[in-house]
Amino acid sequence: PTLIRLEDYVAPIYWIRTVELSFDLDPAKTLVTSKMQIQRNAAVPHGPLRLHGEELTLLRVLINGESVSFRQEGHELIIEGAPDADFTLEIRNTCAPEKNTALSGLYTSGGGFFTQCEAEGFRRITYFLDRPDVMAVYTVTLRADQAKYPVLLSNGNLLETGELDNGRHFAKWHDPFPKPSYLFALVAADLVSREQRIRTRAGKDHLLQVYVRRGDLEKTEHAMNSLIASVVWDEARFGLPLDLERFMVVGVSDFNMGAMENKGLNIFNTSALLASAATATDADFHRIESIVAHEYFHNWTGNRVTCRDWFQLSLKEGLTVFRDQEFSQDMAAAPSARAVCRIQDVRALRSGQFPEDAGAMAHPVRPDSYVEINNFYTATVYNKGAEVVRMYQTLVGRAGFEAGMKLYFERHDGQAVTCDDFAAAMADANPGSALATRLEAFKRWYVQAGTPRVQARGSYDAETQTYTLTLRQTLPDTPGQTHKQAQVIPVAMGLLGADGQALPLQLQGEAAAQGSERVLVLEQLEQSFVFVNVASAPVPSLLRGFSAPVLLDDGLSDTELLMLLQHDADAFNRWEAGQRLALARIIGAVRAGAALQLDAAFIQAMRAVLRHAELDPAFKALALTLPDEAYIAEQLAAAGHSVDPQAIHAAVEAAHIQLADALHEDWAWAFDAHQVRGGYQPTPQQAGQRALSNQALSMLVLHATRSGTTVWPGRAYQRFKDASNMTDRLGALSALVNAHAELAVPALERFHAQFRHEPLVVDKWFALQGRAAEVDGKTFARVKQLTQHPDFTLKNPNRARSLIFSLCMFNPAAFHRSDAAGYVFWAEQVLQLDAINPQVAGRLARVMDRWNVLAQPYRDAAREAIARVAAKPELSNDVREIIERALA
Ligand code: B3K
Ligand code: ZN
Repeated sequence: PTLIRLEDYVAPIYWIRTVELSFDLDPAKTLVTSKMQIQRNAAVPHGPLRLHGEELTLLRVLINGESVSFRQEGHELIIEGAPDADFTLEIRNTCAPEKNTALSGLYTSGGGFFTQCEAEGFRRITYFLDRPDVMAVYTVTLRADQAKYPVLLSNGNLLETGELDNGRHFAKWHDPFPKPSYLFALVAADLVSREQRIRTRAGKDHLLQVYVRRGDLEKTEHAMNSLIASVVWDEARFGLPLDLERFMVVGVSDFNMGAMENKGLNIFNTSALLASAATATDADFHRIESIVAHEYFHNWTGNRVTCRDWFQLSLKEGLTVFRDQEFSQDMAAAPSARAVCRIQDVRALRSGQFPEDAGAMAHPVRPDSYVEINNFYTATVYNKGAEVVRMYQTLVGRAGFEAGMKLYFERHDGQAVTCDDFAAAMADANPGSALATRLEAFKRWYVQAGTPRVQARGSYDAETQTYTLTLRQTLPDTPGQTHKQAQVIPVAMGLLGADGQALPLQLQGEAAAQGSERVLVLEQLEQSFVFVNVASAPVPSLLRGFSAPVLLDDGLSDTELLMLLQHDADAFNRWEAGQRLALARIIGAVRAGAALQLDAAFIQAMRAVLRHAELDPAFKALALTLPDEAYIAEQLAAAGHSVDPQAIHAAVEAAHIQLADALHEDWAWAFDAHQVRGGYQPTPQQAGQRALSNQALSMLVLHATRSGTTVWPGRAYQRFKDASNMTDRLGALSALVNAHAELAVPALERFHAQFRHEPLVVDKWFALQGRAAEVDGKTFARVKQLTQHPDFTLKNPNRARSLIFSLCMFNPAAFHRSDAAGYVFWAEQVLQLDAINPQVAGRLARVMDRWNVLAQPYRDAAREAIARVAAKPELSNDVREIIERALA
């Protein structure tokens, strides 16, 4: 395996301008013919034509209709004697879709054909310059059995269809937009579609189609609505219209990730597409809306303007995640619902990206090297990348950001570009802005890995009525990177007076106060900001809305945090204050090695949130959710402590139980007061009510099973049986399962029997058990047993994730066992999966990223398990890279 480095980038020696592809589809052996118009790139020195190809059988190679000599080396087809002038290259090869369990390239699923080409799957279909800076116009002819595969789709517009001999038929597609091979797609299957015609602002008519298997049609309404909303939003917010007459979305149940933005033919994991009240939860509805939007938004940020090379992946991913986050907030509309979106995004960043940024796989938003690019579709590239884009907006303002986007498309439409090009457009559209004046320093966000730490200390001088806020940043070392330079950190902030009111903000040197919220830009290692005319000692509210992806230490006392929790004008920071109070108590107990005992002040603060007359139920549910165990672990690690997952879990569990006990009456009130009347709607309002009532129910059942009472478990079982929607049904079921209530057993059985024909619901059934709170090793034992369940298979990625990932990734207390059985299980599963699907195996391998900070005996045991995997000679590049980095 070779290390690919950004600094080695060279433009291609040849361009492929057009390609005519034809497919004779057959599961065992599909014949592919490719006819390419090729042009030498005069800008670079001459050299042989090297095409990528993997797992292919080559039948013939013709240049301008004549046979030509070539050789094959590894995964390359090399032609030395290609002409100088433009020429036609014709290639014929076969591939074996039904043997393709890696689900990259052309594969079969549920009796149909589907493709996944990003990042390097196209080379598993035919020989090609499979790199994103080679963009071609595609014409595609599909031929297949008409009865088995009545629907034949590819990118762009349908030119022609017709019947052939032997019960076969064909369809011919043409995509007018030049595109890189990773955006190619085809589908041949027995599907039906929901269709909707829309007219956009620009007055153009478009056909939107969502293709799924016959029985799933009624589950596509939400996806269609989300798609329409996305089209409308992108035009309204960024002036970006739909550029194709036809836009298709297709569902497939075997898929490596959420979805894929192929030009005009998005392919979706059914889990990110299908929803009905009976089978999907509020969280599923929300996820579907955001993924449909994400893939649609890629049409401009990714497809019309694409990446020059894969190091620039965040150019499209960070930007598109930012766009889908903004879309979700705009859809949520109400200010409190927007804050809820932001809190959820930050929670995801902290529990997924912060550990990554501190671990063995830490890499910059623009990585500088990789072995297997699929390993770099990471939380850093996606979520930290989105935070970087958000910081542009914070520095230039919303209108300035929109101007930057406009300039970016004016300059680069139809091109394959770099993150520098995006940065330049943003700065050039906003001359003199807080971004443009420090652009080079800002761009360190792309280059330096690791989560910056910001320490903030304030001091008040009553005599001069000044408040001095000193901010210091430290940049932690990460693998291969030390002695980092200061980053540009926008700190949105306000000051609160003694009674909680927002104070006017006037910095020294300013003539007058300028509002009560502003953005300080920390760009040196240490900087002080002096506020004048401050009447009394203020409480600072820093990093409002989480204005930068950093770890903040503001040194605030409990009293100050309680004040922020009650009064901060920024909803995010109100939530954050509550989390900080909880975190301090949990970390305190873990570090002292003592049992956690919640104090009355904290419990009272939580009660006040729960009973608050005005706060949104969704916000309350988040405020009453304890910090994620992975985030707690990172806090400890950042402070130089080793991580004992069992100790963390015990402290969190204790806090959980004490909140269940102490607020028992309040939870009972919350449960009753937040019942949704009327039909199911996946709106933020209804979802918030369900979130809070389900949280209340799980607290009540937990309290009851511990105190040996049966009323609440009984009510939960009743609700589980009678629920009119999946959110409440699953909420009640997980309340029983997590409390290990006796009724959990019949409830699980009943649930499986009721939904065994709904694969996405069976996934939930496995996931719930994989994530169940661990008590005496019961969860772990159950998961091992479930791997033998007739419905379990590693071949379907959703199913593998539902059980194995749930345990290894999301259930630290069940996974990190002192007898190392969790690690042994992990090693076995990684090896088994690797033989089937390296991408999914690589993802599972990442579970051990942070083995290095574990306390004993976990640390040694984890290392041994990793070494066991490393010892296997026939590992995929995907797993090998992760494992070697872990051991480095
Ligand atoms: N661009 C795809 C991800 C492809 C992952 C390949 N391993 C989905 C998305 O981000 O929209
Ligand atoms: Zn994306």
